[in-house]
Amino acid sequence: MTKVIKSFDEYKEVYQRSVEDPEGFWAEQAETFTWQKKWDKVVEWDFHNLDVKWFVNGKMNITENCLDRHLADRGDQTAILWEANDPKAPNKTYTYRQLYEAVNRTANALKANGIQKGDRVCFYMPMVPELAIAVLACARIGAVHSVVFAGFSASALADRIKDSECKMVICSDFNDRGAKHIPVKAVVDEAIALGCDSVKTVLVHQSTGDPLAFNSAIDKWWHEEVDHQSAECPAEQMDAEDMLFILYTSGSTGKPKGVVHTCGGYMVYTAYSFKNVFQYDDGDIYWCTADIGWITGHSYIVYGPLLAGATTVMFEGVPTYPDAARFWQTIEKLKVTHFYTAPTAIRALMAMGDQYTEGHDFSSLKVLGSVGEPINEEAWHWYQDKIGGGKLPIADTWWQTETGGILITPLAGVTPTIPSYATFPMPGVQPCLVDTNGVELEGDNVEGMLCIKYPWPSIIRTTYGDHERCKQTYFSTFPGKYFTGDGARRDHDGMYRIIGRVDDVINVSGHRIGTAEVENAINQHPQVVESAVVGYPHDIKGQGIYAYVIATGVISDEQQFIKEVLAVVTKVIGPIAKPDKIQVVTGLPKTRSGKIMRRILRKVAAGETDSLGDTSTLLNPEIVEEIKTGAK
Ligand code: 7RM
Repeated sequence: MTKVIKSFDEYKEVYQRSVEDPEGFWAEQAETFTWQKKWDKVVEWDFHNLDVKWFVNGKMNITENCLDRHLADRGDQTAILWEANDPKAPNKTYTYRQLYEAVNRTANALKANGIQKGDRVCFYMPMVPELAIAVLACARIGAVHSVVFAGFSASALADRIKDSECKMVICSDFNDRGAKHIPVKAVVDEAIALGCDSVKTVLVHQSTGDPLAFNSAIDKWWHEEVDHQSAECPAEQMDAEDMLFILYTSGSTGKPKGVVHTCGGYMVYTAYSFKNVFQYDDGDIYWCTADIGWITGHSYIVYGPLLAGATTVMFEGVPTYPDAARFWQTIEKLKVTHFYTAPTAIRALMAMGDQYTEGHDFSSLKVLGSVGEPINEEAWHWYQDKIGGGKLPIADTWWQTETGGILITPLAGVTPTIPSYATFPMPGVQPCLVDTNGVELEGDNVEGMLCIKYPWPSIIRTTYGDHERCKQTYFSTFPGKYFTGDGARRDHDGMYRIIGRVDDVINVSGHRIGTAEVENAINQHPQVVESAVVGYPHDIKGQGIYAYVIATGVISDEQQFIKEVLAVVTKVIGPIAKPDKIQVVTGLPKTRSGKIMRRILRKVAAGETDSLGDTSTLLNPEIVEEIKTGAK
C-alpha cells in the first residue's frame, strides 16, 4: 500500500505534487492493487464532450482486491461484523476467507441463473450481510448492481428496474427494522406487477422466515440457489472502464438519474480516500451507520473498507431502537474505533437528552466522521464532547453520489478541523469556486458555486442510458468544469465551508430529494391542479419539505385532503419524501413568463416574511398576502 498521509506538512506536500503531476500521483496509488493487466495511460479526459477514462486498458476485478488479495495475510480476520436489529441477537461475522467463499458461492448462483457480464441486477434489501455478499458477487462476475434503498415505494422501485432493464431482483422476505416488521418481498411483487418485463428471476433471501406469496415462475430461494454452489468462482476480467454499478439519485429536474461508476477508478479512489480520511489501522473496528442503499454505504461500508482489509460493521437497525442509546451501546459492545454517521442522526440523538450517552464506555473510539449534509456547530460540539470525549478528530466529509468518494474533508487527526468546515480537498482533487457567470473566484474569503476542474478516478462517467443528460446536468453550466450543485465559502486559510445546494434539490435527513419529483408525486392526486415544493430549515432533519398545493374546487375537509396527498407521495416515492408541511393555496406567485417564484415560497416556508423583496413585478402579486397569512 502507498503511504498514508501522516502530518499536515506531508498533506501540503502531497497535495502540491498531486496538482503538478496528477498522472504520477494516481499511478502510484493504483500500483498497490492487483491488476490482471496494467493500464496503458493513467487518464484521458474531456469535460466538454464528457469522456473520462482512468487507467486506460487496465484489466482487473475489484473483488480480487477486496477478497483474494487479503486471504494470505488476513484470511481469519473479521471482514464484516453484523449487528442485528434486535440488540439481544448474536452478532454475525464473516472473516475474509468466509466472505470470499460466500461471495463466490453467490456468484456461481447468479451465473447458474443466467446472469452474465454486463447484465443489471437490482437489489431491494435491508442491511443484512447477504446484501454486501451479493453486491460483491455481481462485481465478481461483471454484472452491474443497482441497489435501491429499501424504503422506496414499489412504484419508485419499478421505475428504477425499468430504467436499467434489470434481469434479476435480489430481496429479503421480510425485515425487522426498529419495531416495524416490513414485508420487503411483497413490495418487489408489487413493483414487478407494474410491468418490469426485463426481470426473469427474483432471488429471495430468507431473513425472518415468515410465510409469503411465492410465484415459482420467477421466484427462487437464496438458500436453494446459493448454498450448494462451489466456493470458487473465477473473477471475471474487467476493463477498468467497465461499469461496476448504477445508483439512482435525485436531481433538480425530472426522474432520478442512474449515476454510473466504473471498476478501476472507483476501486482506486474509494480505497485511497478510506485509508487517508479515516486513518484506519490494523485491528480497528470501523462503523459507518449509512444504508448500502446510498452511496455512503457503497463506498464506505462495502468497497473502501474491504479494499483496505478493514473490519467493517453492518447495522440492521435504527438509532432509536430499542431506545436512543442504541448507537452508544453498540460502540461499547463492539469496541468500535471509527464511527461515521450523519448530522441528522446526531441532532436527533442530541435532542433526546444526555441520559442516553451517559455511562457508556467510548474509550475504544479514535475517529468520528460526519456525512450527508452540513453539520451545524452545535451538533459538531455535542458530537465531539459527548461521544469524542472532548478530543477526538471529526472528519466532516463532503462528497456526492456522483463523486463516488470523499473529496473535501479533514484527514482525521492529521489536518486541522473547524466546526462546520469540510476544510481541505483530498490530494488529487482540484476544487474551485465560480460566480454566476462562471468566472473563477481567486484568492481566499470568497463565496461561490463549487466546481471541480480536474477529474479524479471515481468521477461519474455517465447517467445510465442518457449520456447527454449527464453532460447537461454536470458539465454544461460551467463549461470545462464539473458543477456540484453546491454553494461554498473559502476562508482566509483556504478552508472550504459547504453552504448547501443552490439548485432545486433538498437534503432531508441527509437524503437527497428533488423538489420536482415530489411535485410530480403530489400532482398525481386527482384534486391537485398544481404544486410547488421547497425546502426550509428544520432543527433535526436539516431541511424539511414544504409543499404549496392548489386544489380543484372547494376542499371541504382540508385535513383529509392533506392526508390523501401524503399517501400519494408515499405511494409514488416512499415515506422519505413526505412533505412536513402542506399549505393549500389558490395560486402560486409567478413571473410574467409563468415561472414560479420559488424564492418567495422559500422565504415564506422559512418564516422570513419580512424580507420577501420586491413582489410588484409578479403576474399575481395579490397571492403573496394569501400565502403569507396561510403559512404553516
Ligand atoms: C455522500 C452524500 C450529496 C449532497 C451534496 C451536499 C450534501 C454531503 C456534506 C454535504 C455539507 C457535508 N451523497 N453534503 N456531505 N453538505 N457538508 N459534509 O451525501 O449524493 O446523497 O448527497 O449532500 O449538498 O451535494 S448524496
